Amino acid sequence: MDAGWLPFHPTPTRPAFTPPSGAVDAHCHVFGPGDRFPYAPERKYTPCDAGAAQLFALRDFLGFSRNVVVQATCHGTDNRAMVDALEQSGGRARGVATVDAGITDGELAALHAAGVRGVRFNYVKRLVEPRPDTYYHGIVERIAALGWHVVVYFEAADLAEKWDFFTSLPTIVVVDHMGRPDLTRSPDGPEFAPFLRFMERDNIWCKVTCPERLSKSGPPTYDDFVPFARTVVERFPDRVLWGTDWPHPNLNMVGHMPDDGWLVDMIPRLAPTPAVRQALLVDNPMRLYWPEEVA
Ligand code: 0GY
Repeated sequence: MDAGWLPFHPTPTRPAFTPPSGAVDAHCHVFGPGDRFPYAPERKYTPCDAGAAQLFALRDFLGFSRNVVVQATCHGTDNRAMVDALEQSGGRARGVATVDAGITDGELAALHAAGVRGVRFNYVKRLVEPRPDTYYHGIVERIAALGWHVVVYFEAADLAEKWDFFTSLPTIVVVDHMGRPDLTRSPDGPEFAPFLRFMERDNIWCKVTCPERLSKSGPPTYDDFVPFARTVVERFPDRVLWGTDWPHPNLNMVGHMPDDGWLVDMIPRLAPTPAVRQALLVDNPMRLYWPEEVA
């Protein structure tokens, strides 16, 4: 299990695109260091150590102001590395945790105090063992009371099966990576239509993220990703988020490690006007993660 995963790009290109002031990288992770924050025994991959100081250096280098640090499966329900990053951020990072149904009210309150504002339910079978909906319902009732939202990660083919559960959720629901569409199809075709229909619901948001995982046309421009992200951004400009996905966990030798500067330079192609970029990079993530700072 310890061999074969690519390390993050050591020297990304400085992007030509300058994000608007106050931009938020709304999907990234921190990992380890493993000797301080051990990886979960049940993990399906072992990432490279990638700590808060490296994340914040990248944030500054890319021209961003804040991060949303999302718990990934390799740390299971042990949120300590993520919480440590929030605490080191001086209020410039908020988090999405993975919790188990037995979490106490005191533990939830401590996560909230540290800056956690959502929980993530992961349905990607190569990453986790699926749990029944009833398991998640118990968690949702608890976190809804804190004003948190739910982040869901699933494969496009699984949306139909999860539809009733997802649409029953009383909170905002944020979908990772546009629900992993097949980019060899058309964004106007029948394959992507159910996802767009899902997005028609007022409480559903999504992240236009992860060209490096989804693209078949590949780097550096990931052309096949652009029309899908642009379709979503143009139709639902108030409910989209963008993030780097740094340090790009679980990419192995079959894939490639993206240059984070390339990813930033894609943003004007996904969000062609300054107004839409302001929504995608600043106003939407601020509303969701720092609502107390939004008038
Ligand atoms: C991502 C994508 C992946 C991994 C995880 O929680 C995770 O381990 O989300 C993936 O392998 O597609 O968002 O980082």
